[in-house]
Amino acid sequence: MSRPTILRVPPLSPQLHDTVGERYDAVDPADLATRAADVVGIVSSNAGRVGGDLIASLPNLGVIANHGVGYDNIDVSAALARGIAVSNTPEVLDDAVAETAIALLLAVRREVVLADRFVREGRWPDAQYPLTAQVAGSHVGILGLGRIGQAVATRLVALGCTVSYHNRHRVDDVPYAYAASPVELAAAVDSLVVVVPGGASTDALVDREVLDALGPDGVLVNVARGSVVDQPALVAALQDGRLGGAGLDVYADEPNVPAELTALDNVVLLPHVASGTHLTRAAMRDLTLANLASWLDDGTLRTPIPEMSAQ
Ligand code: A2R
Repeated sequence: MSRPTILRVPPLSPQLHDTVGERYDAVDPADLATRAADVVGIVSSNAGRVGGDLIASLPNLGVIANHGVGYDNIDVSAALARGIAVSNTPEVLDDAVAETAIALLLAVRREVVLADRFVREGRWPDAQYPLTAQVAGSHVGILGLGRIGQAVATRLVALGCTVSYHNRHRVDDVPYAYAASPVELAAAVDSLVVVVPGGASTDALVDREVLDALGPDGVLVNVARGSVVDQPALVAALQDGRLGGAGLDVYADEPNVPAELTALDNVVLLPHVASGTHLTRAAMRDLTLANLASWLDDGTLRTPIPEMSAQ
C-alpha cells in the first residue's frame, strides 16, 4: 500500500522533519508544482505560514497537524470551510512556557542580566551593584488565565506574589481576583504577564493605554505572541520611562528585533524559546505525530483545535 503524502511546511525541527520523512511520503514546498494533488496532510509549526492560498492549492488536503499550542500561523477559517481537520499541542508545554515567564519576570526585576554583565566586565572590585526590586510580595496580573496562565499563577503564588487576571470570561474555582479589562488589570498590578493566544481577536490587546496603566514601575512579560502587544507603543513607553521594563520571548516580526529594544538596559530579550526544552519539544513532537497518525488511521484527532468542536 502506498504511504500517505505529507507536506512539511518549514521551518520544522530536524527531528520532526526527519521522522515525517521516515514514516510518510514526505514532500516539501519545492515539490508542490508536481505533487500538490497527492498531499493529504500538512505538518507545520508556528513559524511556518499555512495560508488560504496554500490550502486552496491542495485539493486532497484533509489534516493540518501543527507543532505548537498556538495556531495563528494557520488560516483556520479556510481550513474549516473545507472540512480540513486541524490539531495543536496543548498542555504538554505548559510547564516550560510558565518557567520562561517566571524566568523573564525574575530576570527583569532582579536585573540578572545586567548584574551578570557587571561581573564579567570586571566592575565589581570598584563598586557595589545597585539594589533591585523584589518579586516576592508584588502583585502580578495574568492576561490569559488558561492552561499556561494557570501554570504561571501557581508558580507566582509559590514565589509569594498576589495574582489577579483578566480573560473575556471569569474562571470558576480560582483564588485570583478578576479584572474586567486589560487596562483595569494593568492599573492594579506591579507586573503583567501576557499568555493569550495570537490572532485577530488579540491584536494589539496590550496597547499604549494598557502600558501607561502599568506605569513607570511596571514590568511587562510577553510569552504569548508578538502581535498581542503594540510593539512601537512598547518601545516608546520604555524609551520615555513610562514603563519600567519588559521581558520578551516574542516579537512583531520574528526573528527581527528592533534595534531600539536591544539598545535598552531595562529589557530582557529571548529568541522565542518559551517551550524550548528537550523534554517539552519531544512531547510536542510526539503529540503532533500522534494527531497525524490518528487522523490517517480513523479520521479523529487527539487534540483538535477548539474551533473544530465549535462547528
Ligand atoms: O477569554 P477567554 O475567557 O476565552 O480566556 C482565554 C484567554 N483569552 C483572552 N483573554 C482576554 N482577551 C482576549 N481577547 C482573549 N482571548 C483569549 O486566554 C484563556 O483563558 C486564555 C488562553 O488559554 P488557553 O486556551 O488554555 O491557551 P494556552 O494553552 O494557555 O496557550 C495560550 C497561548 C498560546 O496560544 C500561545 O500563543 C502562547 O500562549 O504560548
